[in-house]
Amino acid sequence: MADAKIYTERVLENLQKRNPHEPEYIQAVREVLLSLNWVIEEHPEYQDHALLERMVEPDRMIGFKVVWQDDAGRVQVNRGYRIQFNQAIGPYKGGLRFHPSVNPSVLKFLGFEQTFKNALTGLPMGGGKGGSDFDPKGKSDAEIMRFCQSFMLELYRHIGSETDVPAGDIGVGAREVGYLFGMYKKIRNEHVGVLTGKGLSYGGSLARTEATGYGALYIIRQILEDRGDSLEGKTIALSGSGNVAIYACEKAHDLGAKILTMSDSSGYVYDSQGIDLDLIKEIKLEKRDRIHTYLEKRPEAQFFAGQKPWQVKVDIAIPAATQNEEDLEDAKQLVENATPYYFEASNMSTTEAAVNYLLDHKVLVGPSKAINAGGVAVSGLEMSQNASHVAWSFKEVDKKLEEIMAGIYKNISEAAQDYAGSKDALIVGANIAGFKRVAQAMLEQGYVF
Ligand code: NDP
Ligand code: 2IT
Repeated sequence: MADAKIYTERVLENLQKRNPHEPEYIQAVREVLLSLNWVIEEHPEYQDHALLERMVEPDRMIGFKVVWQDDAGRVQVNRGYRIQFNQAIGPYKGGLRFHPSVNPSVLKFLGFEQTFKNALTGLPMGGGKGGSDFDPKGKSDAEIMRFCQSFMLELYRHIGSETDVPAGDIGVGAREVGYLFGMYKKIRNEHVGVLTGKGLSYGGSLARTEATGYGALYIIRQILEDRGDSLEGKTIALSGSGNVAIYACEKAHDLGAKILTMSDSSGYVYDSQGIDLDLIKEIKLEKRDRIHTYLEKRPEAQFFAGQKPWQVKVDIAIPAATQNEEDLEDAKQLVENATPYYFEASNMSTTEAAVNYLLDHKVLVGPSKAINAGGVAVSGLEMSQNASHVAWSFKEVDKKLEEIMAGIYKNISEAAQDYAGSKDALIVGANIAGFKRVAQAMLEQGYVF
């Protein structure tokens, strides 16, 4: 074990020296590497083949300028990126994020995480991530279209249905994917599955929109059932009100739980009767409005400006907005409220100090790599349908999603038991199960990536 520890610490230290200004990236790598000592010890060949050093370095980082014109005729300049992280088990695969906070550190953390998440799905997909510091808030539909077209005017040369297949993430939904896909097709004159999350009328998969939120609730149900518990009657604090949160709420209600909160970056809404999801959909999907307008139709609910929902006493907390949205103070609040379950639906929802605090206080933590893998899993199914020119029914895709989530839970809980001695060690289990698959593929293919 001592040797393994020295190796992982050396790799981490070196990475920190070479990337001193990339805190999110270092955080994501640290979390994975620190849980690998057991496997590194078991497989000395990993060290001989410099596997960790190779794994923490993205294959390729593409950066470009995106020039577009706003409605007032002014010329705007944004930065665009695509990080092709790891292609050991399949074409690069992962979303595009449009948010002012996007920078290389954020995208490298997301690409690194995506590599292991995709491995967990069991489908042949490598890891990648991209996006722009473009802020879609307050932009007209025409501005969004012009931006997406300009972004694709550069991105098209780096992607392909067997090379790199982007999808949505924060700020990129069906509308943006549509504009991106249209432009790709215009340039390349080919209709292939080069993006996922497409509209149903031009090659999208049924249930992709719902997949991340539904998948999260499927695996959460399993985790609870494996502990003799159930979702029936459980209260849930949920953050976010975007794609992931909306369909997590929908499936939670289907499965008999009650969502008490939802949020956006302006604050959170608390509804003791359970969140009215139709109203949230109207506000967020139709009007693209702010969440406080929920009170106009539900005056008995409360809005807490500038606050996060973790102060509410519930059985289950599910962050579904963005990275590091749960810090140490929030974790202390959850423990004080005796919340037994915490499941990450956003990528790397939790700061390192907060995760450690939750684990020290015996809160069951489900890591994002496993909890939110349903989105990319159905993206993988969309790629299969596109490649074979078929369209499966909602029921078929939903059933496959449930099976994939069940497979993920089986894998990560077994790895948790085998290596950490407890099936509750789900973070370790997810990191190890994902890592082993990528490691094996890299070893078998030689020193090329
Ligand atoms: P959306 O853009 O649809 O929604 C994002 C939500 O999170 C909005 O409510 C937004 O509020 C809020 N939010 C975003 N950034 C911040 C911030 N810095 N502080 C507070 N709130 C914020 O994104 P998704 O629902 O698609 O993504 C949510 C999370 O799930 C992300 O971590 C994403 O990486 C992850 N994910 C997404 C998948 C997918 O298929 N879409 C798959 C797997 C993971 P506001 O509108 O005010 O910004
Ligand atoms: O973080 C993620 O897994 C996503 N944003 C979905 C990626 C995808 O390719 O569907």
